[in-house]
Amino acid sequence: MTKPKATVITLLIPLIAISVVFLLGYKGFGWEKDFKNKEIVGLVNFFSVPNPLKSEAWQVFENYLAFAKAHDMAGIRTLSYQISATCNDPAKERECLTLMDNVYLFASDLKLSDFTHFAADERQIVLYTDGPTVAILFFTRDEIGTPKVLGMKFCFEDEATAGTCVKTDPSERDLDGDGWWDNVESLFY
Ligand SMILES: [Ca+2]
Repeated sequence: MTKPKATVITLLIPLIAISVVFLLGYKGFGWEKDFKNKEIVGLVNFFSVPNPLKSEAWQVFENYLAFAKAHDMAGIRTLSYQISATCNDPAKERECLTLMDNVYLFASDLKLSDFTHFAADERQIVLYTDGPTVAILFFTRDEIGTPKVLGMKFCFEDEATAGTCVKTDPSERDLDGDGWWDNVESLFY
């Protein structure tokens, strides 16, 4: 029997699947914000996360979202592993701005405390949530280990596909042995 595959939807600056909005059911995809509460949650996260690399990656992601919200492409470039063809094309500035807005819209309600799973080595970092809607953040690491945003995915698991959205187990995460975990390199252009 073949193992059922979990549904994967990729949300990147390069590729935004608008239809995911209707599928997600992920809590809090509205715009309502309570900055005070967010600040408190941020503080709690800061003190309860013992993993400095996880915190560093999350900080990079938060800065990335702030740049996306501000339409600061130069800022996004400094934090990204790669830039989409759309955002590299001056003639497509409007489309690029829409991509930024969508990234912010989809990601701004995610919290560090949602990302209960973490895996990393010297080349990549993956943070992901519990299912059934698994949010996954992918980062690469530069020469000195600094996280660079690679992409974000939402993946849907049911009972039959639980645990199949992300492969971070050392025995199965890099089947072609090139040093990039296969879930990570699938996001490269
Ligand atoms: Ca690989």
